[in-house]
Amino acid sequence: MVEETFVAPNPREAFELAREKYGHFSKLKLLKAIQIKNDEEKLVSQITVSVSSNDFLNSIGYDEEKELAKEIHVLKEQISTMKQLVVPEDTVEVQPVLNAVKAVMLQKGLSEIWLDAMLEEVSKGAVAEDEQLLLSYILDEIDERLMVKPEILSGQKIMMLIGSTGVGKTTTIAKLAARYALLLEKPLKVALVNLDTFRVGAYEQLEHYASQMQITHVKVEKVEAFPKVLHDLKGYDVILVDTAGISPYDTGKLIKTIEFLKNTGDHKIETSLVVSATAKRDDIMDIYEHFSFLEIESVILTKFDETKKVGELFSFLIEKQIPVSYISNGQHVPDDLKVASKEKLMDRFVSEFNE
Ligand SMILES: Nc1nc2c(ncn2[C@@H]2O[C@H](COP(=O)(O)OP(=O)(O)O)[C@@H](O)[C@H]2O)c(=O)[nH]1
Ligand SMILES: [Mg+2]
Repeated sequence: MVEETFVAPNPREAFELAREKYGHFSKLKLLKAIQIKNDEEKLVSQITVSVSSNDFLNSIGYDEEKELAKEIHVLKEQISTMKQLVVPEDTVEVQPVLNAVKAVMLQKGLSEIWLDAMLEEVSKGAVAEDEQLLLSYILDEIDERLMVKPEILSGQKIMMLIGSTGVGKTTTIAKLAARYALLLEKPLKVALVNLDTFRVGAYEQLEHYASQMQITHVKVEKVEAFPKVLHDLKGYDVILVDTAGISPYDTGKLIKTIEFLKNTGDHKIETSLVVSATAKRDDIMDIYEHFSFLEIESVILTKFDETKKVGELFSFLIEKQIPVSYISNGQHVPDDLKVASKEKLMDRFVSEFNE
C-alpha cells in the first residue's frame, strides 16, 4: 500500500482530487484529514489516503509490461556489448599455437600457401590447442603427402637421368650401375649409354667407372643411332642413360635430349629428374617446369649430405606430387646411394628440429 496526501480548500475538494486521480472512491482508504496552513498562511484541508501499489504505479503512468520490455532490451544490449568484448575461446587459445607452429615451419622452408591451407583445416580441432601436437600433426601430413617410388627390377629397365649440369647425374649413374650389377643379391646385367657428347671428358668420366666394374658403356652421338643401340642392348636387364647437363636456358641441349627421347623405337624409357637438395625452391620449380613435358617419373635427390634444410625441397615434392626414387648422400661410388623411403626423408626433416 502507498500513502498519499491531497490538499484543497476543504476536505470534500481534497477528497475529490484523490478520486479524480484514482478513478473511484472504492480504491481509496481515508487515513487522516487535518487542517494545515499553506505557504500563504491560509488554512487548508489535507487528507491522507492509502491506495494499492498497483493503482499508485498506474496513476503515475508506470506500465509494467512496457517497463519489462524496456529492461529486457537494455539487458540484451548489455549482453551483446559483452559478447563483443569477450574474444571467442578458440581464438584466445589456438591462434598463438597456430602462429608459433606456422613460424617454425616457414623457417624450415615449407610453402606458406600449403601451410595456411592445412592450418585452416585443423584450426577448429583439439590438435590446434597444443604446439607439440600440432607439430606432429603437420609432420604426419608431410609424411603422408611425400611420395616415394619403389625400386622395381623385373623386366628390362631403361632409365634416363636428366637435370642441370653438376647435380650429380654421372656419379649417380655410376652408383646405380654398381648397385644393380654388383650389390644386389641377384646381380643384374647392366649397360651404360652416354648421350653426353657436348662436354669434353664426359664420356671418360663414366668410362672410368664402367671399366672398373667391367660394364658395357656405349657412346651415342647421333639421334638416329639411338634406337639401334637400345635394340642391340636388348639382352641387358638395366640400361642407364646419362645425358648432358641441361640448363633451362640452354634450348639447344634440351632439344637434342628431347629428340633422343622421341627416337627410342619401341623402347620405353623411364625418365628421372636429378635434383640437388641444395637447390632453392624457385630454381627447382624452374628446372621442373622446363623438363616436365618429358614425363618425369621420379626425382633422384642428390647432395642430401650437403644441406640440412629440406623444407623447400619437400614443398616442391608435395606440390608436384612427384615421387622420389633414390637419395644420393655423398660423393662415394657406390656407397652413397639409398633407395628412397619416407623414413629417410622424414628423418632428415625431423632432425632439423632437434638442433
Ligand atoms: N656431396 C655430394 N656431392 C655429390 C653428390 N653427387 C654428386 N656429387 C658431386 O657433384 C659433382 C658433379 O657430379 P656429376 O656426376 O659430374 O654431375 P653431372 O654434371 O650432373 O653429371 C661431382 O664432384 C660429384 O662428386 C652427392 O650426393 N653429394
Ligand atoms: Mg655428367
